[in-house]
Order: sequence, then structure tokens, then C-alpha cells
Amino acid sequence: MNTPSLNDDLDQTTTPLTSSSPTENDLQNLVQYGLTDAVRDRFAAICAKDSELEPGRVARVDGITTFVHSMSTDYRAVSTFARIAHDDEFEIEPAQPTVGDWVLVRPGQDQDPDELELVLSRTSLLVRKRVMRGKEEGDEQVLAANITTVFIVQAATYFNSNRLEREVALVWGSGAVPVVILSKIDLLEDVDPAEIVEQAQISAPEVDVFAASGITGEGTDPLRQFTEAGSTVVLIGASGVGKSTLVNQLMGDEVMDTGDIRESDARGRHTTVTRQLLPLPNGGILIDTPGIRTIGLVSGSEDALAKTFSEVEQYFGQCKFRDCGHVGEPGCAIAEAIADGRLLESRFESYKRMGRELEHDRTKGVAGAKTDHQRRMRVIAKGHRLKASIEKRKGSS
Ligand SMILES: Nc1nc2c(ncn2[C@@H]2O[C@H](COP(=O)(O)OP(=O)(O)O)[C@@H](O)[C@H]2O)c(=O)[nH]1
Ligand SMILES: [Mg+2]
Ligand SMILES: [Zn+2]
Repeated sequence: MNTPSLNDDLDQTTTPLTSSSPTENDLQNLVQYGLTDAVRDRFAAICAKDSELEPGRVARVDGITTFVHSMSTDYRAVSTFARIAHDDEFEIEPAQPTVGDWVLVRPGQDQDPDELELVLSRTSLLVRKRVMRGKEEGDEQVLAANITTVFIVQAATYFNSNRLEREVALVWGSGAVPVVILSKIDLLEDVDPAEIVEQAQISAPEVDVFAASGITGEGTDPLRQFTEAGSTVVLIGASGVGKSTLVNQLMGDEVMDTGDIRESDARGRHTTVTRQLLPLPNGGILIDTPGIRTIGLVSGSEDALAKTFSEVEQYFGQCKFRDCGHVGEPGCAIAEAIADGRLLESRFESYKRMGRELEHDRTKGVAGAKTDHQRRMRVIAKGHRLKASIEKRKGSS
């Protein structure tokens, strides 16, 4: 085995003549930030072509300043010109890096800033629509990328089923797997946690639901199955539900400020860099997000809705009339299912409400169609079409 050199030497990044593409050993350093084999291979391929680039993972974003954990050093890189890198093509439009992104940084020469140049295409992306006050259309807020599991945290003492349905849909839409945690069970007085779990399960069928206390640690052991090496877990939920307390419990250490210590107190200091991507004792990575007050679904979340309400959608196509609107038509399978207790009316109502919101966004068109995500997808599609037509021309000549 090679002896890995400890490159704390900052000069190392500014001497491109001696730099070479990272060895397996160098990349091994990124395992502590959740590196998977697939990501390692992509980094190795890109760095073999351009040895100046330094692979790493985004720990925090502050405007165009991105904090990146790299193999032997951390970067504070500027992301103005960052683009998404697919296997062998780069997107034209700038990318908006987010915590959890796998990226390549080009270290700046002399006085130049370090530049975040490429963002590897994501395996999952958690995006919510920000609800703006006094403005009809909120923009999108990208919360985290390349996550395997999202812990949706709600206080067992303040369980809210509508919010949970939205949170679950948001997560299914991201490509990650939702897990529900009902926190603060030590505060439940005459209620059995199992009862709340049962309630939550109705709003989140097909999702694992746990009850736990971040203070006493009760119920937190089963959560560790989601935090093994190679996994990246994000915690979402309203402010004050106990996310940071759970993080500390899972870390076995006081790493996150809890309670009313303001997040902004620690801003801009180096210590905050290491506080967003938290390596867990059993190998996974934890990301704590600031509280999210409202959960807006981004346009194009229809599939996520279908997954969230699969027990509703299973009746579609079974009504007497093919164009049944499920509003009292004879032979409506939904109405029958509700009547004989196979389907909860409240679930169907939630489904309709969320579906209407998406429909509203879609028909309103303009703003919705210009979401970052859709723009990105269009650019990719265009790239693919172009490539296909070039190959076709080549083939026919
Ligand atoms: N009794 C009890 N209090 C908790 C628990 N988890 C968090 N808290 C308290 O709730 C407040 C908010 O917790 P925090 O972890 O900062 O919530 P966050 O905003 O979701 O990160 C703090 O005062 C915590 O001490 C719990 O499991 N039991
Ligand atoms: Mg917190
Ligand atoms: Zn019907």
C-alpha cells in the first residue's frame, strides 16, 4: 500500500506543474464525506483528462461562495460558472450547486479565486417551491443533492397530517427515500407513541415511521440502519421540531446548536464548513437543514403525488365512466371505496387539494415552465437530440 501523503501544504494547490490526477488513495479521503464507487469512477475519469481539477463535496453554500471538502484541503470556491457534468457532456447553462453536490474545483492561480467548475449530475435532488409573500410565484429552493434518505421530522406532540403528506410528496419527488420520525416522545403524557405512529402511517403509507426522543435517545437505534457507509441523510422539518437534537443524538456528540442559538451566529467561520456534512459513527453522512416553514411542491411533481397517494390512484380506471371526475358520478370506484371504508375520504381530499395546486401551476404555465429543473432537463434533452442527429448524419454518410 502507498503511504498517503498528508497534503496540508497549501502551496500544493498552486503548483500545477507538479500536480497529477488523484490516486485511489487520494480519492479514498472523500469516503468520509460519503463517496460511493460510482462517484469515485466519475471523478477518476474526469481528473485523468484534467489533472488540475480537485474533486470534492459541497458542505455549504452562501450565495456564489461554495464551501467544498476536497481530498486534502477545503475550498471556498466561487460558483459563477459552475456547470452540470453528465458522463461526457457538460450543460451549457450555469448550475446552482447545493450541499451534498459532488463537484470539481479549479484552484485559482496567484490572486485568482478558486472556481467551482463542474457539478456531477445528481442521483437525487431535494427541491421545494418557496412560497413568497406578496408575490404569486415563489422560486425554487434547492435543499440538498445526492441524498439517499430524508428524515422527515415532526414533533409527536404537534403531529400535522397535511404537512406530513406534503413532506412525503416532496421527498418522493427528490429521488430519495422518506423516513418519518415523530420526535419528542418523552413529552407525550397520556398518549401512547404507537398511536401517533399509527396516525402518521395513514398519511405516509409505504413509508417507515418511527417515534423517538432526541433528548433521551429512546427510539433512535433503529434509525441507524439508514446511516451506514455510502448513505447521505438529510433532516427536514419545521423549526423547533428537534432536528438538531436528533443529529447530536445520532452523532453521539454535540455538533449542532440546538434551541434558540441562531444559526447565523456561526456564519462565515471555518467551523461551519464541517458542520453541514456530518460524518456519522457508522459511516453515513448527515445533513441538517434549517427549519422549513412551508412545503411547496415544484411543478412536475405529479409522479411524486401518485407515489404519495398510491392507495388513491389504484382506483383510477376502475370507475364506470372512463372520464369519471369522482364527484358523485354513478359507479365511481373512489366513492365506493370511501363508502365501504377501503379508502379514507381525508386522503382523497388531500390528494385532490395537492393535485389542484400542481394543475394550477401547470396551466398558469409561464413561471412554472421556467423552473430551474425543467430548464436543465430541456438543455439535456437538446444536447441528446443534437448528439443523436450528429451520429445519424455520421452513420448515413
Ligand atoms: N423534551 C424534548 N425536547 C426536545 C427534544 N428534541 C428537541 N427538543 C427541544 O426542542 C427545542 C428545539 O430543538 P432543536 O433540535 O433545536 O430543533 P430544530 O430547530 O428542529 O433543529 C430545543 O429546546 C430542544 O431542547 C426531545 O426529544 N424531547
Ligand atoms: Mg436546528
Ligand atoms: Zn370515479
